[in-house]
Amino acid sequence: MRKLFRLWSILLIGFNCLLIGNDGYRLWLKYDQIDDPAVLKTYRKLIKGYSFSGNSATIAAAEQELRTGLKGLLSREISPVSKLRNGVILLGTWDSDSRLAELRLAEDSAWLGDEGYIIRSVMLDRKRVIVIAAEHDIGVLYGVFHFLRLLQTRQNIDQLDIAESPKIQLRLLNHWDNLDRTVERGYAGFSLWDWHKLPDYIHPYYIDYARANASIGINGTVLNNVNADPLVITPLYLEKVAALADVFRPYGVRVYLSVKFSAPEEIGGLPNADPLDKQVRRWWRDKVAEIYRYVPDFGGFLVKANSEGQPGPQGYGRSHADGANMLAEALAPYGGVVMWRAFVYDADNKEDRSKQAYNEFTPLDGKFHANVLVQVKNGPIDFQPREPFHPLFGAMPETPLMMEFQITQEYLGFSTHLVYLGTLFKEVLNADTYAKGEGSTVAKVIDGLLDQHRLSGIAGVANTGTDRNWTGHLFGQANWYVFGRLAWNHQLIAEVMAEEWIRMTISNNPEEVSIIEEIMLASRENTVNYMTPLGLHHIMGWDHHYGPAPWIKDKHRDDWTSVYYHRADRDGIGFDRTATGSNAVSQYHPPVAEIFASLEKCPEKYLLWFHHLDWDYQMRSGRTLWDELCFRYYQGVEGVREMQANWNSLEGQIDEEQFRHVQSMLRIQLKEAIWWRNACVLYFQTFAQRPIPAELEKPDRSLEYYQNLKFPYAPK
Ligand code: BDP
Repeated sequence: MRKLFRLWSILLIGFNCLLIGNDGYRLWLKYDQIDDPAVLKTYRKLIKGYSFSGNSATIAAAEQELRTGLKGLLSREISPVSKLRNGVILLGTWDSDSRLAELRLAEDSAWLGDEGYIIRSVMLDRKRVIVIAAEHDIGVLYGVFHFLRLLQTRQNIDQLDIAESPKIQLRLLNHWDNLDRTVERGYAGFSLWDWHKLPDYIHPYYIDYARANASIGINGTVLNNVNADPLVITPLYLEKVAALADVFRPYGVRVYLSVKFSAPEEIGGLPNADPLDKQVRRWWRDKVAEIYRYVPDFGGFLVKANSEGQPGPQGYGRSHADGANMLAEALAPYGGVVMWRAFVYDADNKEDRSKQAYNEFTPLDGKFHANVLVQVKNGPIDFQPREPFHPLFGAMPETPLMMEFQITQEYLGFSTHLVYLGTLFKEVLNADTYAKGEGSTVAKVIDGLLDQHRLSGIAGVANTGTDRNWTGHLFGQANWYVFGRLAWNHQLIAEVMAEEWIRMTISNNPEEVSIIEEIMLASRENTVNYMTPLGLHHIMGWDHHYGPAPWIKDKHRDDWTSVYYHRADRDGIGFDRTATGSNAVSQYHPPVAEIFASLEKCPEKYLLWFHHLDWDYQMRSGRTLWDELCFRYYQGVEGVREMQANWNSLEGQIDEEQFRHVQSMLRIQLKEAIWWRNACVLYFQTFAQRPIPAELEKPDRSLEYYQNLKFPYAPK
């Protein structure tokens, strides 16, 4: 009997785990039963039923979500009711229900726009109800996710008075996914899009992907790599693209595609792709018309042109504006947009790489059509662990500039390092460009407020893949999450977003939350320290970008080597970007330019980005530059040790599966942090010719050892 019972309970537990496993698949939408009896009781008292009006697929999705969420969290079935009574949640668009229409009269809801919503506790017919209302169905869905988040994070829902609308219009993921399902710079398995089985087989995770995005307000997705395969816009693939668009549509996620500029030649059989050629223009017009037959609400094109070997208008003596405008003209009748990337630099151009995009694009300000956005990476080089903000922000007032962040951690430890990017995103968004005096933050440039643009956008290069937990590292999910939340409202605070995510994903226990939050908030600075402290940049492994390789030199392109960027020699280290050097500082507005140029004022975190300094240069700490560099590298490793100790203190308290997963990842992170530190310190020491400060542990391997490491199959 006993044996039978044991077998039975093992089976039951196994079954339970399958149902509500903590393998990460459910992301931040876990909806596990609230474990605090008092909170559970209060919520149950306040939520007794719901009433939806409207009958679109979006409303159906909202109802499904609310039902699933409440069933899980409250551990009881909450049913639709027809009559108002205390504790009913009333949901719909203002026009869909006369009771809501009445409420609207009392509202100034116009500013909520297409996607906004309100969540409010009100008395209706002398009944206490919660209203979730919006102008459009998608607002209702967003409202439902917000409401569930309140419960997931255990907020007081007694007197709700919430009104939300996004600050940025286009909030997109950019997938660098190839048609063969590999993902460029993807570290979480293969591409989510199973092109081979599409359009007939719809994988269930497409829906969960859309749900996840909708829950954080992401409203668009570029399905394919910026290094685009032109086949994606042929009928064979458009049919598949249409199937994905159909799945995503109810969740408010529009589909966009990256296109290759030479497509008219490669798949259209034309002799060239000159944007001023009539035949080429007609080809794009026809192509766009065809795309809209498959996907009537298609969002538009993302284009990487004349960059890293990609073809572009300059190949025909035309400008980026000529290229973008040609596509914009074809898309305009359907309301589509062009997102033209400013990530351009040329191996033959001897100008400092960090200056090239600005030089190329500022003369084109005002020359782009109204439905073109120029998409600019957060910094002037390339998604490094830390960069100053891109000088194009604030330098093209006539053009809507879109932000491009990288969520996938190409330069921040792939998917094995825990690096919370909320703090990185905020550092950039809060940076002041001074374009129109103090307060002209990057956030205000991209949300369109500073220069009164109708169009605004932000993109994040996705970190998703077929790994069961979507992002490889559990904490990679937090970066997807915080990207979406900040895209909706860039004023949100990185700390608060970390806490929200922890509460929804790992634990609501205040002590556990604070330990995990501490880990997250320290993580990015630690990574900067063990990889590229004091403004160093671009010293990673050749091509795959895995691990440290500050010794990379003598390649076919200087601007892909490491020595180009750190410029270490017997006298010192750093890239002089002041007037005595490349003068990249001049691309910033005053007073930013002067601050970066001045040794006294330049924040030390950007020091070697802008200055070349003697090894004995006196740092603010009183140490020499060499000693400080060593200390930072060592501090980075110590930081990871602290993260590890903090995490280990959670053993037995949080979910075992989550605990073990992150514990293993932190082991890898520590090993690699030490590798970075040792390799960099030993290498720079060959120039500095000074000892590593005595109190620091000595590297246990030689520089040669690190230089000889090879990783032929590192992901890239
Ligand atoms: C670089 C990546 C490369 C991308 C490129 C881009 O290494 O794979 O294609 O950015 O953004 O950082 O176009």
